[in-house]
Amino acid sequence: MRLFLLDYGAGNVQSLANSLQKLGYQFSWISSKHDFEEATTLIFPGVGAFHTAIEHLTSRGLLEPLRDYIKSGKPYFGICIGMQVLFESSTESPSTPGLAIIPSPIARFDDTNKSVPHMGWNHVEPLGSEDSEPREGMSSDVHYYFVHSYRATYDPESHPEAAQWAHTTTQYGQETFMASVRKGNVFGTQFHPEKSGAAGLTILDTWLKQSQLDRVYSAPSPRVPRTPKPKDGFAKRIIACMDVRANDDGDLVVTKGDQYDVREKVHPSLSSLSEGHPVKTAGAVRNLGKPVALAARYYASGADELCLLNITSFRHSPLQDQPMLAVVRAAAETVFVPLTIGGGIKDTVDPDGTKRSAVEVAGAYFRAGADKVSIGSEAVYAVERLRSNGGKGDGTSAIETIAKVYGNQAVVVSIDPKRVYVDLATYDGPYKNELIYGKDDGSEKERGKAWWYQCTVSGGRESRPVSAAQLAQGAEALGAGEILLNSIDRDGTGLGFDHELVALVKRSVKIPLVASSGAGTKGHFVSVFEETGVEAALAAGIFHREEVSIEEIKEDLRNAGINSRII
Ligand code: 1PR
Repeated sequence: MRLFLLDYGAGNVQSLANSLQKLGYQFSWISSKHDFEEATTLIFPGVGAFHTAIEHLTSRGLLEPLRDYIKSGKPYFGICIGMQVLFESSTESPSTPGLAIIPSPIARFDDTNKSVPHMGWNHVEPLGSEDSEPREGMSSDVHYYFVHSYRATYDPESHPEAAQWAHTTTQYGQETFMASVRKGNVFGTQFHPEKSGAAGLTILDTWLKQSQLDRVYSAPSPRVPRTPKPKDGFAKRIIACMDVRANDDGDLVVTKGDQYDVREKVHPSLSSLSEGHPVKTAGAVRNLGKPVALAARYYASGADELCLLNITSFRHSPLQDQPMLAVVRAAAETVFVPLTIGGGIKDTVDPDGTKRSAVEVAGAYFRAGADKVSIGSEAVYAVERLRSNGGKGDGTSAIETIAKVYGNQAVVVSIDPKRVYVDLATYDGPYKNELIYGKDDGSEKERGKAWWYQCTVSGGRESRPVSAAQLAQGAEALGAGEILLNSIDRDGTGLGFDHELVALVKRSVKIPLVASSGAGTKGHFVSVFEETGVEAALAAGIFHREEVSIEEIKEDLRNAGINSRII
């Protein structure tokens, strides 16, 4: 077998390469049209935008050779955009024609009652009656990882010919779309097998083995149209987060703060005296383990996603931070679920004066194996500019430039808000509409008070004149695909997620939201999902200290009737 992979230069193709290496397959990359002749098996992994993929293939003279390859009958596996290019067009870019091998268009999800992108783990349903056809190792009992805003609707009435390609379907909200297509030598999945844990690796391995058997695939029949179920199989995500920084010996460690203070508390008696006054001496940076080892542990125990945040990267150039890139590379070799990397994603200048754009910084992380980058401080400045510009982006921000090249789904905006308590009797500020009122039976700090959530930059060190809801809306307008919502007040306290904050931001945006900070018990996850409708919940301290396992949390979610992925 001469296995080739096609890369159009957007997104993380490293994940697929790592998966194939893990499975023991050798492969080459398509670099010119002649490679299509040599290829006996081809996988085209894609994320990002439909038109970017088509334009890139066209400009490199690869589009027609790709069409010829597929028509030649040799095995083809398209993943996500690699599947979508088989269709005739996409409403994402109506003037860009696809390969038109499947005669129907791709269109955007309806976001009236659900978040878009469809980002996370969902079930697939085989089509047809009882049949003995191979399913490429797919199973309707497990979840696969999807990340996309556009989909191929499964609609046998208006597109009967295209419906014949449908191999499995998935339901998101009340929409049923093609999760995989299959005919002859062509196979495609809307989800990412390379990011779907062991279940995804099984699909890759099974397809690669079956594709060598030279057997013509025939579609199962009869096709059975399905009506949407009352509830889809979309799972709430549990994310394990590792805050990474160098300790005092210069080693990269996973640390964990209390309200963002990551140093051990020093007993007052150990404080030094200066001119007779005690001086607060900071303790050592807390060390909770090695990032790659912890990432492997969380992957094995069922984390749906992992997040690595380089929390001191604002101090220096991230591209000079080779240890962090090495950490991402090593983690991506062992972890086959999505990996988000944050910290220092912005335009930077290296110590030698070399300028690096945010896209270059993000690109280095994607090539190392990240699937998404998370932007913190820089997103705050970008939204401040957007707001002073009357709500119009200028196209230069890290959010816009990275989303343009790598797709919206690859850009997470991380928000670090702090409560600002105000005197209700006198407050007449600009955040009146966002005020949260303390409950009568609440804590002493909250009783009879009101507060708003102010955004900060540089790890909470500086407050800025923008609220959490404004930041989330601005980030969405600039093209972010997801919000990671921290809370400096709750971080490391174990008091539970800040539901008022989460609900406020959830109401403000259509893109998926990750609730973060404050998880202290299993019940905190159940309640944040039930009370706010958020798509994902992230925690750090309770996982690092092994107080609660991810399996236990998921079991509790299922007992409460909340979908979660079983590994
Ligand atoms: O501003 O683009 O360089 O990004 C910096 C990133 O680093 C931001 O995402 C910011 O949130 C993060 N960060 C900066 N300083 C700290 C710190 O802790 N001193 N960590 C920090 C943020 C918060 C969460 C934490 C949850 C869950 N950490 O990541 O993991 O609060 O914790 P818990 O479950 O233990 O309560 P830029």
